[in-house]
Amino acid sequence: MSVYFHNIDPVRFDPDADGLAYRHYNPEEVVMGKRMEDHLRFAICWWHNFAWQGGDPFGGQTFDRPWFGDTMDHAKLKADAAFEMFNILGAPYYCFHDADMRPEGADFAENTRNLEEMVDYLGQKMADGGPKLLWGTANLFSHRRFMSGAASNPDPDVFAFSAATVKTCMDATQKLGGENYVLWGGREGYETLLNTDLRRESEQMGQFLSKVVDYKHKIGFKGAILIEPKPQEPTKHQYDYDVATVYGFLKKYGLEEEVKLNLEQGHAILAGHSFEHEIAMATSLGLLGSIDMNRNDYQSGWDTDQFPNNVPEVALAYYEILKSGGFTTGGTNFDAKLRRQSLDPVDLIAAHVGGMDVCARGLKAAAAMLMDGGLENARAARYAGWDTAEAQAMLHNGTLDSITADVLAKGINPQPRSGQQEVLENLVNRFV
Ligand code: XLS
Ligand code: NI
Ligand code: NI
Repeated sequence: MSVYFHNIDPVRFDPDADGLAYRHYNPEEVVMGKRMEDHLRFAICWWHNFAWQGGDPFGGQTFDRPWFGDTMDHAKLKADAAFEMFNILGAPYYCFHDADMRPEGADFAENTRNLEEMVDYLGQKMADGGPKLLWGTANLFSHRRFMSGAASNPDPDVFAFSAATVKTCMDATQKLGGENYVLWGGREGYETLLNTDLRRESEQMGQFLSKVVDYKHKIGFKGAILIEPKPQEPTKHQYDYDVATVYGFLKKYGLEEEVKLNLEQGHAILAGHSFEHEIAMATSLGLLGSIDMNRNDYQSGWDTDQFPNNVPEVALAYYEILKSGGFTTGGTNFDAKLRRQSLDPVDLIAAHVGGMDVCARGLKAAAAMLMDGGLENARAARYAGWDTAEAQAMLHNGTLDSITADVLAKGINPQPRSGQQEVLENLVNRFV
């Protein structure tokens, strides 16, 4: 029986359909030896779709959903609607924060009871053939107790409350068979340096993450622990700024083999990078875990979490992912929300159908570019000089003295060569 999405049929692949249909996302289509569904591993997020009420800094709720409310009955109705939507979309995965799916309790113990009851409820729905869990996470940023951070809080009680909450969320993720556990440090940062001790806060975050990794091993969680970088918003400055910054942090605490990254397109843009830059940086460091495929508005300068709709951008992102061998535990999560005027149930469905189609087109374009080989051949040719034994010997064994002697003896006099940017851009344009 339908609880919310009345009269909306399951969405199918049908390029010639009139109404709602996938025109590019065909889960069964084999791309570079793998089904499209297994490449993309789409996930639907709980929070923006079912918990967010349509507010913005200047106005409150615009959406009218029957499950808005603070009781367990509301939370279960919300879960019923969520699974109805997952089934209409045929999505293979979903993601949640604790606070999206359980009502807020009076204290930690009540939060935990509410969460456990909801985990059992979701477990039954998943057993009935619903989607799997791509990742779970703890919301350590909405409640006022977290206003000065979670692990990085000046108050050790908040550190303790946060650590205990993460434990319950890791337990929930494991119980639901989650394939990853995410940490996004929404308020791990500062508003003003005038009241902030950077050294202490970094140490607290390092110890916190080490405890998370220890607990993962203790409970035998098979999934990956992922950090989600973001440079700012809600705090003025967030510590997990971007891929390179997080890598430095992981190295400092010896966690670079234990933790990978969940990269979000909009966060890359906020950090002044392209999404493909962040993905390429992560793959070059062996840190790619999963992605949140939601974009920002390029003019407004904040995290607008819109559904992807730019195929060339998405294609370059998947190009880097495919080149590195594709996802293992990770996938493509839509951490995206409707615009607040999009009130209707069908808007939620259309948003995801569009986003999934854009990703499918991007994936196919990326695969075509890789199989064509033009970009990789050009890249290899550009660095070919480094493939000689002589160049490698200089790189690894040369000293400034020996190199200088060589430059003089061989009369080395470098001749600049074209970087061919326009030629390569034209090549990409053939596929997108
Ligand atoms: C917010 C983040 C958040 C994480 C999960 O900007 O993207 O939604 O993905 O906590
Ligand atoms: Ni975000
Ligand atoms: Ni995100």
